[in-house]
Amino acid sequence: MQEKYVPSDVESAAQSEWRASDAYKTTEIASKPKFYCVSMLPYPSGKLHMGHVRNYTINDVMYRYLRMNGYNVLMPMGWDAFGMPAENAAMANGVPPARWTYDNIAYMKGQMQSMGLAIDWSREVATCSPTYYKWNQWLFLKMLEKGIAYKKTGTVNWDPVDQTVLANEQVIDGRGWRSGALVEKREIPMYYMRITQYADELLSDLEGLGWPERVKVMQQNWIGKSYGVNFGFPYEIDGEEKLLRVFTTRADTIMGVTFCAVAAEHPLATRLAQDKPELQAFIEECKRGGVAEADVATMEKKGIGTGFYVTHPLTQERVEVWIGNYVLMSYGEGAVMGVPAHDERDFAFVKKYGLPIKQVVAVEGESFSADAWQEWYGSKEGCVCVNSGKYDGLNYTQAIDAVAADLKALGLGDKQVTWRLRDWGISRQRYWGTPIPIIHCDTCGDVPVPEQDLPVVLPEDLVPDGTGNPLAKSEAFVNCVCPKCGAPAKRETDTMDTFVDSAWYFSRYAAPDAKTMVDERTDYWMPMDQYIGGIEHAILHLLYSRFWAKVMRDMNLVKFAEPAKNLLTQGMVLNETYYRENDAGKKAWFNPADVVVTHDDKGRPVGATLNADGQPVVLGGIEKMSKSKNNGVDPQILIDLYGADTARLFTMFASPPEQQLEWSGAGVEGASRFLRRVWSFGQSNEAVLRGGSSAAAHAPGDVDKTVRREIYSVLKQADFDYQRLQYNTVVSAAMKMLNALEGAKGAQPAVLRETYSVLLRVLYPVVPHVTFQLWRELGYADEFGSLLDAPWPKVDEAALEQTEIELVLQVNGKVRGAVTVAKDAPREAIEAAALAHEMVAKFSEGKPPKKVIVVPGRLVNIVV
Ligand code: ANZ
Ligand code: ZN
Repeated sequence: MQEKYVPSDVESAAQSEWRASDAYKTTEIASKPKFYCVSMLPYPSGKLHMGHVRNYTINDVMYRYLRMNGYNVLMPMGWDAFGMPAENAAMANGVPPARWTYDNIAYMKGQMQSMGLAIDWSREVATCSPTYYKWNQWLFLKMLEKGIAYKKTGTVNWDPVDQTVLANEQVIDGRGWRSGALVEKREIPMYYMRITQYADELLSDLEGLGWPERVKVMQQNWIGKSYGVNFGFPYEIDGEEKLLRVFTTRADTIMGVTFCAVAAEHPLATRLAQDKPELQAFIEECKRGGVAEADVATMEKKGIGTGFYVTHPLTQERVEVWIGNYVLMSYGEGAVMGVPAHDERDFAFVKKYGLPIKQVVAVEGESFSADAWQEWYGSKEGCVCVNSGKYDGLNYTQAIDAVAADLKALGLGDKQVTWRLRDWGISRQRYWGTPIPIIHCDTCGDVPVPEQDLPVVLPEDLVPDGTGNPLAKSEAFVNCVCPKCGAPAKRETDTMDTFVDSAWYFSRYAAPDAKTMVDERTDYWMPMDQYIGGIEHAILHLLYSRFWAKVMRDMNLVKFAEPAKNLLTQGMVLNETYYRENDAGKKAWFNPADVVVTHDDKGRPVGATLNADGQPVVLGGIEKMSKSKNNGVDPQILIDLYGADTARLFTMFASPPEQQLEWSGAGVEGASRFLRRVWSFGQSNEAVLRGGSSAAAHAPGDVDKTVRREIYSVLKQADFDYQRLQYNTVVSAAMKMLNALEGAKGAQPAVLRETYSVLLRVLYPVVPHVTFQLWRELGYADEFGSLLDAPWPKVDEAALEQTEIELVLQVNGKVRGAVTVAKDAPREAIEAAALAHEMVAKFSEGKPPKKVIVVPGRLVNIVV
């Protein structure tokens, strides 16, 4: 056996052996319990970052542990290969997105292979492959048939200079990211998926999922089921009687209404603007700016009074209608009743425009002032109506019931459930995505592409230039024949949202070569037993995947309604940041690898200088590793320098999978040192360990018992930690085991061999290469077979038993100390040990013992 641990040798040998034997190829074995563990598929951005390394290592550790425990485990991998970065790279470098994407996939796949991941590559899926996206198109057409997909106009961001639609993230401070032009909103026809039809089920099914509570809450809030009242404020216009409908969750505050506000797109706003150019101008202003809801929430509240009045349905007072930029056309009725005393947004709004504030609910012990907003003003807990006439004294629920009943009696309103969830707009005016399989014919209208003509293949040789979708300029793509009437027609050039691609890929891994969308292999593997990914996907990706599963279930394509039984959201990887600021206040960030840090005597960092020029840089604190802060660590450098096992060990050891992980160079060093110790223990005891299998077993001595007890009690804990995915303490368990082994001087060969084999197996899921090699070199493979399928070590409960016990020592019934004896010591041995005790000599004052009483397991009493 090699004296020195050389990770690169060990790892390339192990990996080529795994490759040669197709060690991770997985089939559907009916007789074994299956376990399907999936990492969220990466975007092929160019190279792996530490977040990927962490995610896939967690998955890999799980895989290896469960495989040894008798499960048929599958760990697949794929590529979320469509999307904007490929188009941006194409623009920057003049290469087609396809080339860039495939090159990146090849490189990143190589990196994953060098990490030693147990991926079944025969199931690889790239979402930009026509064999995959064909099924996006196919299911889309099925949804269209069933009315789950439909067409309507939607609002997009329009860049008037580049003449292109912008994604929300391409709108920066209301301007196009490339042109800097003020962005406009435009209405264009788009395709939607009726996810709202599944809102109730999406909400109620959350309950049964083994997902982090906060992810469930985020989904719940996104779906947003609101119980409220929908009612109308009567008004008259153009000789017609109408109602301005609003939705409110606080009908108990109806007597505090001091204005109404409508969205800029509201029909009443449009109508009133006909006579008032200043309203028209304000509406135009509102239509600029991003369409993202998050922008709307943080935007400065602005509005304009219309001078038009509606009637309060219960007081008959006149209430002015305002147009407000914080009112969303897409929620409720696109109009609100303004209750500034109890709604924070309304409060901010009237503060700006000097409208009246009227308190109508009170909480005992709290006083109200219209000067500044207090948290409790919006409270419904413990509040009662005041200044509300007949509703005075009613609590929140009582008041809502009473108000709703009164409005109902007037025929003006009723209780209503409203959802925040909107239908999913899937049309993107972009090139690098799944083509929407529709043909536009002048005579027949929108014609679905016939099933036998699928997939509509995306040309892979176009290069976008930033001025609109290159597909639309490709005659070869656009021009086609109408499948219905045979006349010349034009293809739809919009592509699908990339969330479509990621909504079901895990089902395709199961049956990657199926001639149908999925097949019975999908029934075998799905749902995922464990899904692993970043918290950034807690809402949209997971919600769309859940919706897609339910749609597929309703079409009898799959048998599950929820794609992931369990979800683990891994914590972020953090690192120090360093920067310099120029006179204009712009920060330049330096990579931690290019910086030398000085520490004070307590080891705290106090300053840093840049290697390149020796000049100081500012310590910017610990932040998530990111390109923008330039504080990433390239995993490849780590692997090249220390080996994949060290990288894996460090990332698993540094913190539990769900917590943040702080990068530490010293931690990496420590991990590498530990693996060298594991190696050198095996290497220096090679003969003993190999010989241990044939050596005659002697009665166990104290050293043997101690080391076995230590190893098995640590194993017990490690087992528990493996099951609850607490991999950091699994690593500390392995460290304890090595300490115990190193301290077991004089243990029998058979015992050393047995206990070291436990250490190798406990460590193996985390560091598969080095343990794989040691396992074989030390002859374990001959006995148990390859480490990949070796049996997981069982805790030897007998070894855990204390072999010695302490008995209370009494002289004439008084406690004088304690004696330690073997647990199974015979009576004579206990007596002898007690009589030899120094305390007995001291307290019997030289008198000979008359009697020795032994209470087994408890005490010895010497009577003198
Ligand atoms: C009056 C009121 C008084 C309200 C009060 C709240 C507190 P959730 O819980 O999210 O459903 N609202 C209704 N439609 C809106 C729209 N299109 N754009 C912006 N805001 C809208 O929120 C419901 C509340 O959001 C409604 O209840 C309404 O304001 C506002 F003390 O009505 B409330
Ligand atoms: Zn036609």
